[in-house]
Amino acid sequence: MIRLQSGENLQVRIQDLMIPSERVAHVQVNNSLEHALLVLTKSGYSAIPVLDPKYRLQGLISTPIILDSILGLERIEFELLEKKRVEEVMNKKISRLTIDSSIDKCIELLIDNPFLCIVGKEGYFEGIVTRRSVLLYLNSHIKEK
Ligand code: 4BW
Repeated sequence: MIRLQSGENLQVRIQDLMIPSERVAHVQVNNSLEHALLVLTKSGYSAIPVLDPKYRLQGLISTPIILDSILGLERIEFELLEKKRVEEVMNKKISRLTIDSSIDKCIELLIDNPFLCIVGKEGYFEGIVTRRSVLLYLNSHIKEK
């Protein structure tokens, strides 16, 4: 629930703001870094979720993480792209929410994260909430008031 300065409340749930998993670009833990870089480049996103074969959330992978992991002392070691797996380099320390999390918590975490992963029972990946989806919602409702 969001309280406006006027004292009114806005009712919104995580599921109203969520991009469902079917529409979220992702990679699997055992994919090569080459595959991950392809998905990131083709999708146009700078970071995407990493899932295991059972579709449970395991981490995030980004273009900067991949490039950093193939950086040698004197050159970029491009040959490592097909050798290294996503799970070796992904960021495992990520914020996550459930469908029942509060919107206040969601907004607070979006200050430092461009998107948040939503997980269900046993960590099954449900989708993401992005800064854009929250700002779109707030923008339309604040203008209506
Ligand atoms: O390909 C794109 N399509 C659209 N419609 N918008 C895009 C695209 N790429 C970037 N954008 C825009 C969005 O407004 O640039 C912002 C920053 O992108 P990012 O972080 O750095 O790649 C986007 O802001 P956002 O929609 O609030 O999304 C925040 C972050 O959430 C993105 C990306 O890491 C992730 N993301 C969003 N939609 C996704 C996704 N990851 C996977 N699949 C999706 N469908």
